Formats: sequence, C-alpha cells, structure tokens
Amino acid sequence: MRTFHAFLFSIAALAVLPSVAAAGSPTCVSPETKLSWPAINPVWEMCWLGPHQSVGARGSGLELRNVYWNGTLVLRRAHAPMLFAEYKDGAGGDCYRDWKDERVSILAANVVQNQLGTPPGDAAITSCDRSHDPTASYGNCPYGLPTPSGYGCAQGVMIEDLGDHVRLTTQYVAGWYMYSSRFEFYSDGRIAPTFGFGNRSGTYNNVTHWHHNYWRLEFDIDGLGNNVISQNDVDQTTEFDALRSATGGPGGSARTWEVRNATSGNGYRLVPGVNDYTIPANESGRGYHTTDFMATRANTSEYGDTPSYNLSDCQMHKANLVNGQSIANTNQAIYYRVGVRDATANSWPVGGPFIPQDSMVCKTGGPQFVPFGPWAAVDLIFASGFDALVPGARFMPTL
Ligand SMILES: [Cu+2]
Repeated sequence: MRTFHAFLFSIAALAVLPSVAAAGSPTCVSPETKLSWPAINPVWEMCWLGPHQSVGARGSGLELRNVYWNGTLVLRRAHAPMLFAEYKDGAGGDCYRDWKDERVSILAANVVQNQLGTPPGDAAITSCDRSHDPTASYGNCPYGLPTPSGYGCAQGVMIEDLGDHVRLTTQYVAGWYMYSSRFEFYSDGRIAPTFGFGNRSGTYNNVTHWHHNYWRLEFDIDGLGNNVISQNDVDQTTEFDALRSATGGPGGSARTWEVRNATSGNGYRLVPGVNDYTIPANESGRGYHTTDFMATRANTSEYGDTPSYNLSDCQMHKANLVNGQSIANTNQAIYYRVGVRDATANSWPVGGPFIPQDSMVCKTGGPQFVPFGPWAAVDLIFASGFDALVPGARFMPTL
C-alpha cells in the first residue's frame, strides 16, 4: 500500500531543503517530450516517451531520459525493457516474452492526457486499478465504468500533478494482458516506479501463471560518469546479481543496493517495496527468472539481455548481462525484477492446500529509490517496510 505518502510528505516538508549549485536542465529531442514539474521553478525535469517510442527490443514501456532533480542529473534513462508471462501448466506449460510497445487507452482526465495537469481526483485509471475481482475481466477502457465528465479513453502518458509529487502513467497491451507502468517523483527526491500486471480479456484466467517485469535504470548522478554501486553499503567492482533477501522471499536479511557518485557522495538507494517480496524469484520452478537485481556496465545500445527475440524466448538470459565486466567508477545500468502470481483454485501450491483463485485481481510491485548524501534534505530511510520514515537512520527495511 502507498498510504504512507501523506505521512512522508508531512515529515519531509519540515526538513530544510538543500541548496543546489547546479542548474542543469534536459534538452529533449522529438519524439521526446519535456516535463518540468512544477512548471515554475521545477524540482523535477525529464524527457519522456510513450511505449511506442521507447528503445528496447519491442519497446521498453514508459521511458524517461535525462532526469534532473533540482537541476542535477540523476538518470540518463529509466524504462522496462524485459517483460514475461509463464504458465504452470496448460498448453505444454507455455511461456512468453511480451512486447512493450503497443499502447492501449487509459481512462484519464482530459487535463492530464500527454501533458502535466492538476487532476480532479483519480485521473489516470488503468485496468489494474479497476481489477479487484478474482474472476471478472473488465476489458478495454473504460473497463465497464461510466466515463465521468472531463474524462476520456486516451493513449500515451498521463501526467498528474499531485502536490508533493508528479505521477506519470502509461498502459500497454500484449495479447491477453494490459500492463501499466508508473513513475512517481517526489519533491524530496524519492522516485517510486510501480508496475501493474493487469488483464484485457481473461484468457488463461484458468491457468496459474506468473508475470515478471524488469526495470532498467541508468543512473549518472551529477552527470560525471563516476558512479559506484554497492550492496548493503559494500562497494562492488564487478557486474553481479542478487536476490532481494537471503531466501529471495519473505524473511531473511533484506538487501538494498546503492548508486552514488564517488566524488560528490550523492546517491540513491533502491529499497524493495513490501509487495516485491511476495513472490520470490523462480517460484514456478522453471528456472527462467532466477534473480531480482543485476548491476551491469552500461554498454552502448545494450538495453536488455537480447537485442531481438521472439514470443517464446521466455527466459531472461542473465549471463548476457552479468558477465564479468568492471562496474567500478563508470556508468552502470541496474535491473530490478518484480513478479506476481495469478493463481486459480485447486492449482497452487502444488499438492495443496490450494489458495483461493485470485488470478484476475491485479497485483502490483515496485521499489523506492531514496536519495542520500549531500543533496538529500534528510537521510530518508524506511525503518519498517514503507510504514515509517526515520530521518538519520542508515537504512534496513525489516520484513
Ligand atoms: Cu496474469
């Protein structure tokens, strides 16, 4: 749940904002579109592209480039270039690598459609937002809902000014599924991507299956190409991958990963979201998705594990990305996976007792990126999942 937002903001608002010397701003080249939020004296600026304009093999969903916080470069690129669905049984135990470049309409307020707007309420409603029933499918926008005045079904990127943060939402379709990708940028520097694994038609609703989304983020903090990646604050010099916790699921020691500029000390910490722990890597046992995090060197034009693929290439080829290159004092790309399980009755777990069907309830996941170092107003750390914020604490979510 993200109900902690209001609480976090109230704490953050008390802190003294940092003074920032840099005054950078992205130059966006068509088809990129520039976002400045707020429009006057922007805190966040970036170039955004819709799924159909993104760079990955068969797209990479919502794509953000040259992201600046208070005039300082944070990210060269953020997107989601690898997306999968795998089935427990059914037609030969199918599995698929889904595409991420086919936009599909969102129910959105007119004022936020492909532009920054102040919404009249919930202003970008995805299939995932709608789907809370274990068996019902709501189809395409407006998902069986009445369309409110001032709303419509629109493709692209919806951009909501929500006071203490700006939220970008897009939705794309791949066969039976409608996936939603969101990024939220907070005044205090936090970045929260959320992925929603929604559906379009209800097909294969009767087969237990898993979905996996991998974000890819190229941090270039301060724009100096001198980043260092650490795991639980221990610096790493070679490409590596890891699970979110010792077991990969609930319990065990939680992990965070950090990217910082080695000179300035400005950095971001990836803190897994509470939902992220629900489904450990490789819960299906098929061996296709075995890791949660990868730190890789940012190689030119390498936007995923494979430059091209077909629909049945349903394994994430980790060895193509994590293969011994140095990641010391350079630019890296990090990957972060979240997965969900859509279960049918009398099917999971193997051997029972079976959990009730939940296959059409949309499930979400996503981490938070929390700034630390001189540029952060306070050391924004979550002491217990997302339930509390403890300024000054060093970190560690408890599971
Ligand atoms: Cu599903």
